[in-house]
Amino acid sequence: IVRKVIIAGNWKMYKTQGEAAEFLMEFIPEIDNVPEDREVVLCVPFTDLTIVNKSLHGNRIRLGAQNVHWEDCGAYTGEISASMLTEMGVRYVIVGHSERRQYFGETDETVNLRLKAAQNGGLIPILCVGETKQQRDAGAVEQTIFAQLDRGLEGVDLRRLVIAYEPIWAIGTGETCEAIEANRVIGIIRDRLSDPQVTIQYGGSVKPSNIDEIMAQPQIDGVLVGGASLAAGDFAGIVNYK
Ligand code: G2H
Repeated sequence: IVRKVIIAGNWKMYKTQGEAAEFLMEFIPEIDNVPEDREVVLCVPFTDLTIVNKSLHGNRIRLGAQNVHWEDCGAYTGEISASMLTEMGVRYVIVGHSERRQYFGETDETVNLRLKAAQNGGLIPILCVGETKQQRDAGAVEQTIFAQLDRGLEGVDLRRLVIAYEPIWAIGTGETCEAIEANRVIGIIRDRLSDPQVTIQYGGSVKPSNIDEIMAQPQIDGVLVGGASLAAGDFAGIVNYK
């Protein structure tokens, strides 16, 4: 089985259009030699979609968003629908990131609705799952992740899905989950799915200095990168891993 390798940046709520343009000017010349079978994705704020879409570098970069609503239109102030995103050139969308679960009341039920709407609208969702430090210390890693997967994926097409395993204690903390441990948990996630072909990424303090070890793990098919995707040099170092 050859699974697709996807290296995605998650800019979170960073970069104005001007800053995005600066990033692209520096980043694009650095990715000419990235192997063809590696997909490079930038999940950017809605306000940066246009400028990034103009600079996809002959489609070498795929465009991604960070959230999508489950209805196609309606009275949902502040939300964005799948058709609005696809019209902007968006291919991927992050769903259920831990920051959305933690700060914006996202639940497995709303995650499920968003995943299905994304797929129905022609987007490939990147579903984020992962445990807190407390859950890990209590020995509840599997239980936590299985609940997120089982509820989140009800009725979802696994052939048009990416999963990102992001242990919450390793996000933006500089504390990386050991590559071997990430590989172990991702193996457990894979066993839980009925389709072994799903691309499963690792996310949480990925940087140029740990990418080679992470990508050397047999279960890990890519990474979702936050902080280190904001600096063009760092993200270029990551997409050009050995
Ligand atoms: C996890 C990750 C990207 P960071 O949130 O989704 O962020 O690489 O900054 O830990």
